[in-house]
Amino acid sequence: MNIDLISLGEPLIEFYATKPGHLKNILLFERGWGGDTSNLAVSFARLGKKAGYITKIGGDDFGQSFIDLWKKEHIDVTNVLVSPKDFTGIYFITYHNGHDFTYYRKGSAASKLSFKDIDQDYLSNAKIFHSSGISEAISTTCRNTVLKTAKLAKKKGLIYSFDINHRPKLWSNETALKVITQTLRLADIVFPSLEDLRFLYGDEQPENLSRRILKFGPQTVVVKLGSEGCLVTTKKKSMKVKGFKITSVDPTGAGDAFDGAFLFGLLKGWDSEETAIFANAVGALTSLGKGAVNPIPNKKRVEDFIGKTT
Ligand code: KDG
Repeated sequence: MNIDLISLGEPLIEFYATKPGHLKNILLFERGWGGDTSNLAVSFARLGKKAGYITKIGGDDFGQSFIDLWKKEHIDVTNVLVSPKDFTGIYFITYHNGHDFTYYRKGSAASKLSFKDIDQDYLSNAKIFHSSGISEAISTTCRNTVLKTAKLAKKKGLIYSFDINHRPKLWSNETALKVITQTLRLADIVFPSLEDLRFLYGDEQPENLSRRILKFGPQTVVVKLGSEGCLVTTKKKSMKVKGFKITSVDPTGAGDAFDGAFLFGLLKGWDSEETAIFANAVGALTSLGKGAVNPIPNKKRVEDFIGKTT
């Protein structure tokens, strides 16, 4: 089977508040799907390339709901494992001064994904392997799985894409710093947010912070700047590509969808500027609706949006 990108991590069932306010006061939620690495796979697949997902889900209805989603999105699920005794994690999104996540995921099926579960041949025909800081933060087992699978993917000649996606709620700063640095030594393309960079290295210009990451070995660093667009830095140059003016409803998943679109452009052989404009548009469109997955656009929607706004 020809798969362009394989993503590994934790899918989380999402409940987003129907009104602004704190979790304790919200009575009504709508259900969606989340989990950064799954969101990325959906974005990549909706744009028209083949994605596969590696994870472990619980033997519950929420796990089944993910299988249904991925199949509908034409994402390969042959390496999605089901652990009948375990559960699929969930999270709530509330909106007060931005968006806030509350997780119920400790001990989830995905956190038990071990390197022994990985079908090593599955990686053989893919072009990109992707994972994130969240996949490394959820447990030591999953962290080791990410690192070992990344090493294997690199040996097999895949591009290793890494989104730092630092979530302070999931691990200590000390462990995060150590593990993220270790991962940067393996990655080929890195997707940090400005907050991720500042967590790692303090308050410097994004370009200088990106150059610090390049020193570990990656060829490209793409800093996601939200409505400001993105900054693409390689050893040769640094280029800021401005974002689209929109009124964001909910930025959940926008960064993941951006990554999927950037990797899509990379495989299409587009130059960095075209790729960045396209990815900025996907990020902007994903912010126009609530929840991570529903607002992710297909290619036609992105092209229409770029056509109308440029
Ligand atoms: O980027 C959006 C994700 O953060 C969201 O879907 C939930 O994966 C998630 C997490 O662990 O925060």
